[in-house]
Amino acid sequence: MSRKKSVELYHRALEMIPGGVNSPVRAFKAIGVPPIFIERAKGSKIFDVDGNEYIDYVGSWGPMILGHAHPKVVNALKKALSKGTSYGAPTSMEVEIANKIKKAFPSIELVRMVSSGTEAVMSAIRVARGYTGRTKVIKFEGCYHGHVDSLLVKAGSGAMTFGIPDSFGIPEDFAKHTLTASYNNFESVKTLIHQYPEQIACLIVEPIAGNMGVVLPERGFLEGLRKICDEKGILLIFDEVISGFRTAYGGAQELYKIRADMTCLGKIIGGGLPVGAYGGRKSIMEKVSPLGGVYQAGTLSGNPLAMVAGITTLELLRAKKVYQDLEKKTLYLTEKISECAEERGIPFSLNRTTGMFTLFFTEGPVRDYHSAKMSDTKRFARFFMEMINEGIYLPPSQFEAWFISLAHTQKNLDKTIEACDAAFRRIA
Ligand code: KE4
Repeated sequence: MSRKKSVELYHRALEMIPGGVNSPVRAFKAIGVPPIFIERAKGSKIFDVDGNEYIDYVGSWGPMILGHAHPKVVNALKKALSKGTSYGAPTSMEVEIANKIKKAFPSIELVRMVSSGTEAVMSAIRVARGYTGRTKVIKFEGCYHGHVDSLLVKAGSGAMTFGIPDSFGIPEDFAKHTLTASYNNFESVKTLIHQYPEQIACLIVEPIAGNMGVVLPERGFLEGLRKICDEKGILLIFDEVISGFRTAYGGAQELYKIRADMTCLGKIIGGGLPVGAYGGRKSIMEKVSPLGGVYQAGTLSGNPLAMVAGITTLELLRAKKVYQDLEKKTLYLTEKISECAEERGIPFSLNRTTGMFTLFFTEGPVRDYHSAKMSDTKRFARFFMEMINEGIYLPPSQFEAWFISLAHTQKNLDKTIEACDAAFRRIA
């Protein structure tokens, strides 16, 4: 499998783009080889510039739940394109997608569209501070909420992959307002709230964590956060940029029956185009300009093409049995992979939820940042390369999620299982 053109492109890219990529985790740094440059994608497959074909479990890091280039999404975009690409003025499509989001998330009474998950989170934090008049924010070690200055503290995803959970360039003045608790450790939250009475504006959490690899909330954890936030006047922000419309149409809030005060969304709601959204109770969101004094704006917010791709995607996700189908695929794949790993004597643990999972190269259980960090990242890197050579494209980091789409066929899953077995044999 030659990857000559990818390597050539990578060396050219290095002269023009930091690390040759426009988002760090794409650089394959954790793997130690040049990244693969993609030419096109269709359904469950991606094709690189050297013509190699892969079954794709990155799915653009979550948005491509329908699979790549779904004909209905492509046709809707073609039609929209002929009407122009951006107006900088309100459109009916923004009303339509807002309505869909409100119906899926009853905790959202007003929602604002933005152009990335980072923008959604940054804005939600600002609104929480404006609404409560308080400054401190609680986040969890290993959770990643985009490259928001104040949240790049003990962050997950790429920051965790490169071992720099605390980014340079964040003034101490910012970082000191960010308090970090441990995921699934309710006592660590109580301690912080006790230490900073009446000072905490919000607590932001990935209700199903995806950025230390997949880590699920243990029984009572989310309920405990909801209760203590109610008691202490702290806004509970669910960052559902990954889980929204992924684990269920109504995300983690539907699965765990817990209402957030504010919700951040992204990825799937744009159908692969740049998008983010934040919303919540009316009394909170009325603080947002032009209604209230919390300013937030964006040239391409609610961009017509992103709205059309998002609306078409959400409509297709309303089809019958979509999430049962996704759950069935996830269960089948993860059970078979686990069987292979056991037979090959590979120390592993696997965390999953509908449509996403992580295979950790550690005995586990993986329930927080520290247990995730016990993973053998060198063995993961070898496993990743074996899978690439078998035509399977995984997230190039131990601390990310594998994403399954509705386009992954039984044949794709069986090929993936065979590839895993062969890879386990070679890295055992
Ligand atoms: P964006 O700004 O990348 O659209 O969204 C930031 C974000 C916010 N919240 C959660 C829970 C997220 O997972 C993300 C971004 N996810 C990463 C992958 N884990 C994006 C991939 C990348 O950084 O290239």
